Amino acid sequence: MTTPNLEWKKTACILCSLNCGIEVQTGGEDGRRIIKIRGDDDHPVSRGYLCEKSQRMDYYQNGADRLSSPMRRRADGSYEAIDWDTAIREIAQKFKDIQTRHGGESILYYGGGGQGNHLGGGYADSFLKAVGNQYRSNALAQEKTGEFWVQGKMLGTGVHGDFEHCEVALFIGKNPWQSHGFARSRVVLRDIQKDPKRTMIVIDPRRSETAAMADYHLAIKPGTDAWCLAALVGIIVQEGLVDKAWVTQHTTGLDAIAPKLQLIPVAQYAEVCGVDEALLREVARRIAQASSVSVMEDLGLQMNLHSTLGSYLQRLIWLLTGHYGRQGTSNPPVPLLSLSKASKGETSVGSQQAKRVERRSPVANAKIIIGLIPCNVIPEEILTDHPKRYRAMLIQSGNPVHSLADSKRMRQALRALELSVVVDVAMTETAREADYVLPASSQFEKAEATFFNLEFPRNAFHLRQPLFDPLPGTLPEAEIYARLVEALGELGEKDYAPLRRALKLGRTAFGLAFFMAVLRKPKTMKYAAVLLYRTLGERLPKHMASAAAVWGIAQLYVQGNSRAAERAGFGGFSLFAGERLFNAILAGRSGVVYADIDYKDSWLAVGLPGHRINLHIPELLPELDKLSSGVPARDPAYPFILAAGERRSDTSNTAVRDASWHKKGLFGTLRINPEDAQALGCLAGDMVRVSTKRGTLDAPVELSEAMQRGHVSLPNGQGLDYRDAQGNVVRKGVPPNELTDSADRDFLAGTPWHKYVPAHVARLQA
Ligand SMILES: Nc1nc2c(c(=O)[nH]1)N[C@H]1C(S)=C(S)[C@@H](COP(=O)(O)OP(=O)(O)OC[C@H]3O[C@@H](n4cnc5c(=O)[nH]c(N)nc54)[C@H](O)[C@@H]3O)O[C@H]1N2
Ligand SMILES: Nc1nc2c(c(=O)[nH]1)N[C@H]1C(S)=C(S)[C@@H](COP(=O)(O)OP(=O)(O)OC[C@H]3O[C@@H](n4cnc5c(=O)[nH]c(N)nc54)[C@H](O)[C@@H]3O)O[C@H]1N2
Ligand code: SF4
Ligand SMILES: [Mo]
Repeated sequence: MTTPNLEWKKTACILCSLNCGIEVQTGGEDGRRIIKIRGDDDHPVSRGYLCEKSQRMDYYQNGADRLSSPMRRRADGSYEAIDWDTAIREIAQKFKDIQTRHGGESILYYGGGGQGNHLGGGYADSFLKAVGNQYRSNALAQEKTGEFWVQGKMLGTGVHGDFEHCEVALFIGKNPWQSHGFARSRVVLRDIQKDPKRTMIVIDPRRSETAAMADYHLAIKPGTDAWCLAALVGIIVQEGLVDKAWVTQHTTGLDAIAPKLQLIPVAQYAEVCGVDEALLREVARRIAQASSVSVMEDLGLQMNLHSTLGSYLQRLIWLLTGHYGRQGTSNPPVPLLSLSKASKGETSVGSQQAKRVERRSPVANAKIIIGLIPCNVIPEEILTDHPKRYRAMLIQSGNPVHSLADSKRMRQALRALELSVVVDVAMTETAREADYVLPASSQFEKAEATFFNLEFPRNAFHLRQPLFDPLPGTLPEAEIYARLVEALGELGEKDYAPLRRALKLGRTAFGLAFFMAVLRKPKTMKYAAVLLYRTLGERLPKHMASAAAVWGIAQLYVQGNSRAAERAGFGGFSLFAGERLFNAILAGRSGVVYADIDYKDSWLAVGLPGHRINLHIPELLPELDKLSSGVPARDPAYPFILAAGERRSDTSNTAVRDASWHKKGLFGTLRINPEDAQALGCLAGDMVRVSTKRGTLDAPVELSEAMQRGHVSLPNGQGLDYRDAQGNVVRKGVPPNELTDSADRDFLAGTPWHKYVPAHVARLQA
């Protein structure tokens, strides 16, 4: 056994969108293990914070089912290892062939990155453009697209709450103690809890860890957020709690909606959601009287009935009471690269001219939001004889067979394609349905980063340096896509040579040459990521070549955000400012503050006429009206409401496939109210069978006073078929999407109702 490397190396935790800065020691027999982990005090956002999940990093890095060779599926469903040249040649040829026969619009791209890795997606973009890809989807289109759409209509920009400074924090279907979602979540929650002048409000049917800390827990009946939120809005309008001066100065549209809001039957809606009317009134007044309010909605609302309407109503609460654009309220962070632009494939230099994808999906005619088709329509866009169906899929860093609604149908859909290619680090549930599987180097074996940069007023970006050499047989995504683009004959030495020559003269000359090429040759824009990788990337430090695209992103950022960049120290002529920012990003092991914003800029960022917030969304008013008919009737065969996919201490999507870190106690439990358990004749740990209209799973029960009667929950991201070192398939926990139905989705955004799955639960006889 070699001695551990006692040097602390900086990187980040990859298990949730916060990407807390961490320091690790590596070692083990081959020097490739992550042995010790601690928070990085120098990280500008996390400042030393981390949670217990970060300790699982080695189970990701050294999973036994990591891939180390390209794999090709045989007719019998088994896989054979093939060499990289064969894989690249066949895959490029097959995509090209499908493009020729059915057009680029028959190729669907899914994924691009997970909670810790977004750089690879930028390179995929070059290949996708080379094969004429038009349709994309990723996990955002099963959670956040409704919210994005509403935000676009009301604010014309993305915003994020300031929980560190707010007087009142409101969480709707969000359990930040477990799921995080803003920097240093647990520290911030404890601070709010301790301060008698500050107030925490949680809307959640379950007494979640966060709800248990709150001053007000509105324990609504599952699926009734819209009634609760409508009642709060009704109270604000009807009790005269609207901040009239602020609303007049900063917003439009109140006149159009006020008559409806005046008529909201508060008492009736309080009853529908099961919360005492007096308590709702107290909460609405507390919000109206506060000097600052920050609000966060998440999956409890977004993966539920009325999710888009709920996103709208919750915004009315804080906008009618004037909580925007100050410290402690919501503000629009300046992104280094906007995730919604990235989703549309507008990541590369010159993206302004990028062709806009169509607004509707070709088969299901579903609304495309931020360039993404709703995840829930993917199977019906494939399992059809419609001439415009998708024939091929490229899937990168996503596990849709496990993570999207109705796993059975997703498996069928993948097998129905003419071609499916998965780029992943592990042999996932999705990889096992694909024609080709390409092994990516892990996030600790290449430069990586995410664009989940949500800080305000000072925003930071963290480019991580690799901890290890790539696992033999693997390649970083940048190299995979460069080879694919080259195999198509789209790029080659003659494209690289002039840029490489300029680079010899220095990066300024390179920058000028690059931007000249953008003007002269359209394909420079199209393939910017790969061009940068093959030229600038070769001159970057060891294993940092994948960071080349960040140069282009930094350049675009300073051009588009000169004031925020200048205040962060990256001012002056943009080419030089972009250079300095890129150098700072390369050198900054813990992350770099790239934007420093003034609160008054929050108003300039409102991307609607006159920088005024819009309160009127006509498309959603009929939905508001429909609330008067009450909660939809339920099938008595399914007496429980199952929240399928709860965030717990033992979940982290499917990034950690090896669950052997979990040593003690039950895993993958169905949480149930003790009285319900008793009625089923169950004791803690007894096995129950959970059935829905789509499937059946068996799980042990966990008695939980936090659950209401009639409400049960299962964790997210478990039940993976992990192949251990001996080659045995081990499944721990249950895969929740064996129980969900892709037809159960929002009328507008198509987001799933995973938190509202009617279910039957029965005790299994031992
Ligand atoms: N530990 C851990 N953390 C994670 C992740 C993980 O896998 N594990 N995943 C990350 C990702 S990808 C995301 S998107 C976030 C999600 O973060 P959250 O949305 O906070 O996570 P959930 O636990 O899925 O759902 C939040 C809450 O919704 C509640 N809920 C259920 N039904 C309803 C309802 O009808 N109305 C309301 N108002 N609430 C309801 C649940 O009781 C739960 O407490 O977490 C991130 N963080
Ligand atoms: N029923 C139900 N379903 C849910 C949810 C729920 O609450 N309930 N939550 C949903 C939510 S909010 C989300 S965000 C999704 C998440 O689901 P997905 O979007 O599928 O994300 P992950 O499970 O994190 O999968 C990430 C994949 O990336 C791979 N990977 C890791 N590192 C790399 C790398 O460097 N390169 C490449 N190429 N691959 C890599 C991992 O092995 C893994 O297969 O799940 C959703 N599914
Ligand atoms: S799981 Fe999220 S909050 Fe926890 S250490 Fe990792 S990045 Fe930070
Ligand atoms: Mo998510």
